[in-house]
Amino acid sequence: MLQNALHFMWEPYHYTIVGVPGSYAEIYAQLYGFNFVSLTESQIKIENDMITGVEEGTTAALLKKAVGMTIIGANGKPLNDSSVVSTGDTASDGTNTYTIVVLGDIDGDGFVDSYDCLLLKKALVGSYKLEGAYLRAACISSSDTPDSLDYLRLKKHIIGTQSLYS
Ligand SMILES: [Ca+2]
Repeated sequence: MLQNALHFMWEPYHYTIVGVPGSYAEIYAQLYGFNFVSLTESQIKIENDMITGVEEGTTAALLKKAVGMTIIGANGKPLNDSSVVSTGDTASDGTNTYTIVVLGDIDGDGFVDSYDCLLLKKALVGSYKLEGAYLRAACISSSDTPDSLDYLRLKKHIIGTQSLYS
């Protein structure tokens, strides 16, 4: 027990932080001399006031680790580590708040399913208006407005022929 404690005190620089390049996690690692491993295989990005590139099924614990922020649910309270994040949840570094965009989760329930497909279809024919993070979640091929190609990709993801995230 004591040995472990001393080891911790004497060798504090062997810890590694895994995170998004440019995030607070990286600054923290640099500040305290920890190793920093970039989440290069991940598409998670901080863009203006949004966190994009989040895949369906990402847990609050994983996103928290990636961006170094507190993840807050729609009810305004921090999410449990095991909770899956949804479009419309937010992340806060104490100063700034960012809205989370789960690619393909257009209705903000955390899952990409046929209801998201239906909403996108309605948006494409003009009978439903998508805004903010929900609009961004529908822009699969990263343009500013969703189109029929995005609809097709969403459909393929749902039937399992091609993942949105591949
Ligand atoms: Ca959804």
